[in-house]
Amino acid sequence: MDAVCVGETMALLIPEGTDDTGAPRFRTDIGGTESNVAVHLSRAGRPVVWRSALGDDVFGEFLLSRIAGEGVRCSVRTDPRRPTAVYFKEPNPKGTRVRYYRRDSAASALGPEDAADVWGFRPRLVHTTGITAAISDTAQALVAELLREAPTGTLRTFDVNFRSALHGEHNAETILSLARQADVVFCGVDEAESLWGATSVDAVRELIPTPRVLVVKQGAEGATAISGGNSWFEPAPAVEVLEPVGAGDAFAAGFLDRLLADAPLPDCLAAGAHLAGTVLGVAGDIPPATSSRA
Ligand code: KDG
Repeated sequence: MDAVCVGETMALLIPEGTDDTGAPRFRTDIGGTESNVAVHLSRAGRPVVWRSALGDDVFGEFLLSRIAGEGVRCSVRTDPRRPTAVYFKEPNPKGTRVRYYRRDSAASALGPEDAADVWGFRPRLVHTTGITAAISDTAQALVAELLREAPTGTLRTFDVNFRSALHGEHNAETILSLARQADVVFCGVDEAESLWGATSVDAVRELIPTPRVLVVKQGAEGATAISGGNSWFEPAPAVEVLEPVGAGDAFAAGFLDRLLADAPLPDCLAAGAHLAGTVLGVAGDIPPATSSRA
C-alpha cells in the first residue's frame, strides 16, 4: 500500500434550503480529514487504506460505501455500541460554522491496538492528524503509537489541523510533541498562532525543528516547505473561495502524492496548492468525483 490514513470520518450534513413546510434540508456527504486525504490519493491512482471505526447505523453504512466507492480500501471496525459521528457545516459569509456530534462515537474508541492492522498493510506512508489526537485519550494513544512505532522506512506524516472545538491550552503541548515525532508535518501559521502563539514561518520552524519536511501554510499567500536548511515558497493560486473546509486535506494529499513519486519539494508544493484550489470552490470537503477526475 502507498498509504494508510487513520482517523475518524463523520456524516457531513450540508444545509440545502428548506422543504415546503419550512423544515431545513441537508445533503449528506463524508467529512473526515484522513479519509479526505485517502480519497484524493485514490483519485490520483494510489493504492490507499482508510483505517477507522464506524457505528452499526445508516451513516456508518453510507460512509463505508461512499469511501469504498472512491477506490479506497476501508479497514474499518463496526462498533455495535457506539454511533457514527455527525457534523454540520453551516457556510456563512463571516466564516463556516462547524458543529460536531462526535462524543463517544465509534471512532473515538480507536486505540493503540489498531496499529497492528495498520502495519499489516506495509504502508509506504502512514497519515494521521491532530484531530484524531484530540477526539479521545485512546485515539491520541493510537496517534502516538503510529508515530513512535512506525517500521523503518515508513514515512510518518502528520497534519496539525487545529480545530477550535477540539484544541486549546489543554492539548497544545501534546499536539506539539506529536508533530515533532513525524517525518512530514503540515501546519498553518494561523494554526500555530492559535495553539502556540507562533506568528511566522520561522517561528513555526523553531517550534517544530525535527521533521524531515515541514510545510507551513500561509493562507491566501501560499505555503513554504522547509527541509535540511533549505526552504521553498509556492504562492497560492487565485481562486474564488466558496467554502474553505477540506482545502488543507487536499493540499496535504496533493503534496504527499508527489512526495511518494520522489518529486522535488517545489513540485509537491505546487501540486498541493492546485488540489487545495479545487476544494475552495465547492461546499463539501472534497469535490464531486467527476469534477476532480476531469
Ligand atoms: O479538514 C476537513 C475536516 O475538518 C473535516 O472533514 C471534518 O475531520 C473533520 C474534523 O474533525 O473537523
